[in-house]
Amino acid sequence: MFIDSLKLKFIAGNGGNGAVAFRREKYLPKGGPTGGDGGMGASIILIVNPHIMSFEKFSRKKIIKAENGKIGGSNTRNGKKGQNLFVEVPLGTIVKDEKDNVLFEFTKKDEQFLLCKGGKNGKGNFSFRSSTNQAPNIATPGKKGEEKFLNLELKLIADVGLIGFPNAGKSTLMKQITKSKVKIAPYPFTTLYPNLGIVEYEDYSRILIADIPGIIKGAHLNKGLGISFLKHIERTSILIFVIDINNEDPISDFQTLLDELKSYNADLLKRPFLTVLNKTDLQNLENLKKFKKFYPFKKESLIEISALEKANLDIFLKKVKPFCKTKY
Ligand SMILES: Nc1nc2c(ncn2[C@@H]2O[C@H](COP(=O)(O)OP(=O)(O)OP(=O)(O)O)[C@@H](O)[C@H]2O)c(=O)[nH]1
Ligand SMILES: [Mg+2]
Repeated sequence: MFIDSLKLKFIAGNGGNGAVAFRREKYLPKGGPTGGDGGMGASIILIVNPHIMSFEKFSRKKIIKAENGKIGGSNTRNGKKGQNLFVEVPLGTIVKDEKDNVLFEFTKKDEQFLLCKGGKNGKGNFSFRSSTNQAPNIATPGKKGEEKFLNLELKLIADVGLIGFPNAGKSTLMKQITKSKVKIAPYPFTTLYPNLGIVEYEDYSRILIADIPGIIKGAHLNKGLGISFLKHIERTSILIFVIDINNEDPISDFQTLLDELKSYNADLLKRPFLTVLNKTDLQNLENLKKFKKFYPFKKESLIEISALEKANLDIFLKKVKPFCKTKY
């Protein structure tokens, strides 16, 4: 299950109460104070796990709570502090408060964010001893841990985003150039949620590619799988339009993709892009000729490939590389 938005409550641990206790020894009826301090409440820290790609593991949760600090003991023993809770989130997670204000965005894989501070511990009566009060009868309670209602949103981080009609061959392209195990099938809407794959070049540089579900006319009106998945290519540096040149009307497919993208976020159209004409092995020369004649953008941004037969994929990868700056 792919979950890319979620509401969750986080509660840090409460601080443990301080204790009131006195030393009791057989011949010492009024011993000194021995009540220990409580333990600090545990904090909640969000950290990136680059290997997870959705909030699926939280899907049954409403609340995530960290450990309370334990109450102080006698014999001046302090209560155990709560173990800080590290909650792993996918790279690309946006942490928002209830009013949708962004608190933090995870854009690098070694980032952490202290989300809820654990409650301060209470002091035991041992801590209150002084020259004027040698038998203090007081202790302080621990403070409550911080609580936050959050909206977690995921926008995947990738260099390259593949956009195309269902069945255009996006996942096939992805599979041929990365080691990802995406599903490929001869029917529309095979890909139901975004996939990420890593391309490794000969010089060991790597780029991250996002394959998202197919887009059709009216996707912005929620037709097909809708356009909500487009948010996962919003952070890419280059977009790839994958066109099935063997489709009935590839020109209209291309225009539809541009229109749908515009309806979602017109700024996406200002981003660098390449147009990949796929399935050239099927030799639909008429469509190919028409498309090339129509294509209103720079010729260099048009590439003819066959994902299936791995034709021209080297040219494709070479063209994509200069746009990718992120290090993985
Ligand atoms: N002949 C030919 N068939 C291809 C080529 N690329 C992909 N296909 C076939 O096209 C069909 C769809 O491929 P997918 O990669 O699943 O297409 P997709 O764009 O990911 O489709 P959705 O996930 O439904 O959006 C499969 O049967 C592929 O084998 C190609 O270059 N040539
Ligand atoms: Mg697919």
